Amino acid sequence: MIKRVHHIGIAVRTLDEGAETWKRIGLLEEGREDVVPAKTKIAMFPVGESRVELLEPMYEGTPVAKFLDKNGPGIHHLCFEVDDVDAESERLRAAGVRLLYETPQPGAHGSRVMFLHPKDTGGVLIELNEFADHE
Ligand code: CMX
Repeated sequence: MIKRVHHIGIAVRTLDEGAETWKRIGLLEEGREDVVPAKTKIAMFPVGESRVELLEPMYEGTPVAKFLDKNGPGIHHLCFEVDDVDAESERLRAAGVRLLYETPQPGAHGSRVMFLHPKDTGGVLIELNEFADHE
């Protein structure tokens, strides 16, 4: 089951530069984390039950670095929290949606994540995220 929009991922060249923008808009930074499996550094800005997630690539050639090269900073993905990422992945695979990983991968805060190919989801990169502690 898809439970809520957990966050909207925004690609930024650096977390410091992005944080300045979002603090000016009026959001408060919750914390930063290096997500090594995703090759990103992230900063979270809570908004109600959701968040804005800033994404800085750890190095060139990674998905977020390629996105920035092509588009510049901007909305990179939409993340839905799900109760069971394995079941949701299999449901979508059976429905013909391309999954970007064979099986769910480790994400931030001990979560498990799957990405759906934007060409099968109306041009929007979608992350499915199952949180261990359902934060
Ligand atoms: N949103 C929408 N479309 C996107 C996109 C995005 N974030 N990233 C790429 N695309 C589109 C491109 O515009 C391109 O479309 P056209 O063919 O019409 O030009 C197409 O997808 C292919 O793009 P590409 O630049 O050639 O990139 P790749 O195919 O090598 O990779 C993707 C694209 C989505 C498969 C890859 O970025 C991926 O595997 N992403 C999932 C993992 C990820 O993004 N991790 C970072 C975030 C992790 C975190 O939350 O910390």
